Amino acid sequence: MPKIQKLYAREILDSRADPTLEVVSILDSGDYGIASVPSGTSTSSSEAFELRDNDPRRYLGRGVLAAISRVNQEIASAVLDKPFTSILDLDKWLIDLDGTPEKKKLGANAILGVSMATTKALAASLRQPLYKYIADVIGNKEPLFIPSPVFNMINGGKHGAGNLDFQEFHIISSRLHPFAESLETGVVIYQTIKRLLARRGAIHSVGYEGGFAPNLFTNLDALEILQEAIIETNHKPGIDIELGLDIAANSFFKDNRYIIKDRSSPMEANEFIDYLRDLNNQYHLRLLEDAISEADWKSWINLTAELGNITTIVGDDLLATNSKLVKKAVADKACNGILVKLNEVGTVSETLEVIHQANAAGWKVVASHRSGETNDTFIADFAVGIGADYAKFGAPARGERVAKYNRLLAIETELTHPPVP
Ligand code: 2PG
Ligand code: MG
Repeated sequence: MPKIQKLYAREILDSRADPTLEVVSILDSGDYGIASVPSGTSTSSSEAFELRDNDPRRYLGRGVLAAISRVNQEIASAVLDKPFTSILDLDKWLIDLDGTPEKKKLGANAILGVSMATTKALAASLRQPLYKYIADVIGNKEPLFIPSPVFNMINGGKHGAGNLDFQEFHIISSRLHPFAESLETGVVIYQTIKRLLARRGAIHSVGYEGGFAPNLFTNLDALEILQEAIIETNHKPGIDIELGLDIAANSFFKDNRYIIKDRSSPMEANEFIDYLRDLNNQYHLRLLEDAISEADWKSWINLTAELGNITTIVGDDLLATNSKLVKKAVADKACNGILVKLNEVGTVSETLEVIHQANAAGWKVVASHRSGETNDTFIADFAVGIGADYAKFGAPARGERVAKYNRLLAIETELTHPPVP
């Protein structure tokens, strides 16, 4: 049975110029894994606890030295040289060592770094690609495939320039196309959007996830530009390329009203659902994520009843990759899709458990990056290993996003031309 012989963390930067952890886990066999921890900007109130130093003398309080010392001291002394069979064992120890529901003692960022790095080390020790090891741990016996990519082309909300309420405007290509083709299509549409924005005199600098952060007037303007770009590149919107939105409604839900620029007055939940229905009729959205605030559970149920048979109602902030919330949402029919993010819960194993629940409910699964990312490509292997329906890794631009899409290209090559054993 493998043991961890050496474990340590260091402070590195993520794509938002915020510190995060890079963790190195070395097994007694000499095999090792290195992983870095993603971090969100538009976070759910139910996410596991991210431990930051809050010391204003360093990185404006955003440093993670406390989390690093948890890895190098508490966690290392508890797990070093203890034999374990799989990542499930190790994660269980980490959860018990912390002992709090939100991982407040050690920090979910400290725990997740250890969990991800050791998952990579275990895959290496078995001479398996990471996606294959993850497929084996979750018990995915289906043929592996590359999920449908969800490209975030326009960034608004907390990720953008401040003038669009909705956070992410997606174009989605079907996984039935080879991924390499979908990526090329995504790039051509991305460059076309840039031209269309320039033609309108709109700013085309980019937001946190590499999508454009333009100075448009309304959320509908952004959807119109995506449609135009799809048509201009000779694709059929809603047929070969679909649209999606991460509305991230938490950020504009105030006093029980939804407040967006497209309407002169705040909307009650039922008016907002009417608005979403019209939007869906017009744009045939494949994925509709966080269209309702996490604080407005009842309206999630109403929205799913209204639109759930024609589009996937995806819970992100609503569910926070948390098995208790998923259980409740399944029982209440509050959504029919889930965004999974490892750092919302804090271990690889608990994320896999949530995916089991989602699969059992027949939900669609979207494997997702965070707005704060590094060049770590763990999530690409994870998406393939779990058999995710969709992979949401941002725009096909900026190094930390492209690293993950490039990893999917490599996996596709391996899956279609397996190396001779
Ligand atoms: C989201 C994510 C990723 P953040 O809301 O889906 O796109 O954003 O990481 O800021 O929560
Ligand atoms: Mg989201």
